[in-house]
Amino acid sequence: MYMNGTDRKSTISLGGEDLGWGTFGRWPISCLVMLTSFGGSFLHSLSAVHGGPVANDRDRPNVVMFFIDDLGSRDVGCYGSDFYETPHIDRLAQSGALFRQFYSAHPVCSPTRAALMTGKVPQRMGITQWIPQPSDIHLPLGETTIAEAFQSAGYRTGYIGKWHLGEGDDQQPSAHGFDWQKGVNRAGQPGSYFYPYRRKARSQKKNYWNVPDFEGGQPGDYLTDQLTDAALEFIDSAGDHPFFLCLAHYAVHTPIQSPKPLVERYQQKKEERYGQQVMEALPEKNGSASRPRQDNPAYAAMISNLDDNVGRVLNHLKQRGLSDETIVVFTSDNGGLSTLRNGRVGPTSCRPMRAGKGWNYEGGIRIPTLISWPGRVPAGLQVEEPGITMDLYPTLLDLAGLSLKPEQHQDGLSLKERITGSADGVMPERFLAWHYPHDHGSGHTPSSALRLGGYKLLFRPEGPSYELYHLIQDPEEAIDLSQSEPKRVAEMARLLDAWLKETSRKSEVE
Ligand SMILES: [Ca+2]
Repeated sequence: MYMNGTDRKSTISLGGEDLGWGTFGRWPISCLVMLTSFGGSFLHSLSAVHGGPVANDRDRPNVVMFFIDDLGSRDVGCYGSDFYETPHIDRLAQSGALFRQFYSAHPVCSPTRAALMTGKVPQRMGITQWIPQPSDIHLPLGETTIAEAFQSAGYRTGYIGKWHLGEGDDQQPSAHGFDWQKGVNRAGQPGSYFYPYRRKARSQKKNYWNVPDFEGGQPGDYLTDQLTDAALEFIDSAGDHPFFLCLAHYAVHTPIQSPKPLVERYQQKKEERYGQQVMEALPEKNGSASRPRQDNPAYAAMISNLDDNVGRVLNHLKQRGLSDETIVVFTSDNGGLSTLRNGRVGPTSCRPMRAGKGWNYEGGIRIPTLISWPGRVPAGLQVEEPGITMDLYPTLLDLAGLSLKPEQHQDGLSLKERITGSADGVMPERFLAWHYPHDHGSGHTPSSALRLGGYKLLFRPEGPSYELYHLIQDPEEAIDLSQSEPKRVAEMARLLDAWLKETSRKSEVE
C-alpha cells in the first residue's frame, strides 16, 4: 500500500551518494508516484489491524525521536559549537539528560540506522556499509524493530524522512512496524532540499533520491520545514492514542543547501569573526584532511533551520498539552562530515575530536544525544558514562513501561535507571566496539575499534596494525600508546577479536 512501483530493472547506480559527490547533472530525473494513502482516516483504519487502542492508552508516554543525519559531535551549542546557533536544541538539552560521551553504532549511515531499529550491532545483520542503490541489502524482515515493539503495545507509529535501510517496496518503514510514513525516499540523501526535492537531471528515469509525498508544494519550499509539517500532522492524527514518532531528518547531510537569508546571516557572522583569516586543514591518514574550525555559512544555516524546526515540534507538543507525557530523544547517525580527500574538507569540524564521518576516530562516531521527559528525567542532567545507539531501544521501552526484549536488543543497555535519577542508577562497566570493514570516500580504510574505560584501541587488518589512545587525557587521539603499553593492547585486542567473532556473520570473519 505504501509503495511506488519501483522497477529494479530500470534502476541506476548512484555510487558515492553518501558524500553527495555525484555531479547532479549526470543523473536522470525520477518521478516517483506515491500510491500511499496518508492521513487520519488511514491511521484510524489501522487500529483494527494492530489490535486497536489499549485500555490505558494515555498512561503511556509518547515518544518523539529526532534522528538527525550526519550531525557532528560539536554541531550544536550545548555540545560546544560557538558558531552554529541552536537555542531550541539547547533548551531541549536543559530540560533533560545530555550525554557527554554518546556514540553512534557506526561511522556511516545505514549501519547505525539498523542498530537504532533493532538494538543490535550492525554486523549481526550484515549491514556494515552505507547501502548503495540498487542493492539487495536491507534491514532483515525477521527483526522485531523498536517500532514493532511500540506498535504491538498499542502505539501509533510514524516514520518521517530518511530511512536508508532498503530501497524496495517491501523494505520501507511500513514493513518494519510503522503505521504511517511520509517523505521516505529510496536512498541516503534527498535530491534537493528545495521543492520539488529532486535531482536536476536530463531524463525521466526513476531516481532513488527524489523525496515523495510533497507534490503539492511551492517553489522555495524547504524540505526540513515540510518534514516538520508532517510531524505535526502525525502528532495531531494520533488523537487520544499514545504515539511513537521517528522524525529522521535528511538534514544535515549533503547536498549542503539552505534558505538564502540564513546563509547570508552566517556569511556575515563569519566575516565579522574571522575576516580573511584562513586556517590550515588538519592532515589525516591516507592523504585526507579535516576542516579545522566551524565556519561554513551554508552548513551553519542548515543547522539553524533544523533548530528552528525542532523548536516547532517542541512548541506544538506544549500547545497540545503533551510536553509532560512525551519522551523526546535527539540523536544522530554518525559524526559530522569533516574529513575528505583530494585537497578538500567537509562542511563541518569536529575538532578537537579527530577526523569525522567515515572514521572510527572520535569525530566519526561521537554524536550529540539528548533524552528529555519533564518530571521524570531531571532537568540539566549530564551523563558522563558512554552510551551508544543500541541503548536507545531498551531505554525507550523501559521508560515507557513496556516489557524489554533482551533477545532482540541484545547489544543495548537500558539507560533508564541512570537518567531517571534513582539511587542505584549506576551503569555497569562495559566495552563498546565498532566494525567498519570497508573503505570510505573520506579516506578511511577498513578498521575496528574498542573502547574500555578511558582507553580506545584501533585495529586495521591491513598491516595489521594497532593504535591505542587515552581519550580522557588525549581527546584528540594524537598520542599513540600502542608501543608503550603492549600488554593493554594485547588485552583489548583479545576482547575486540572475540567480539568480532561473536557478532559478525560467518562470511565476514573468514
Ligand atoms: Ca549519516
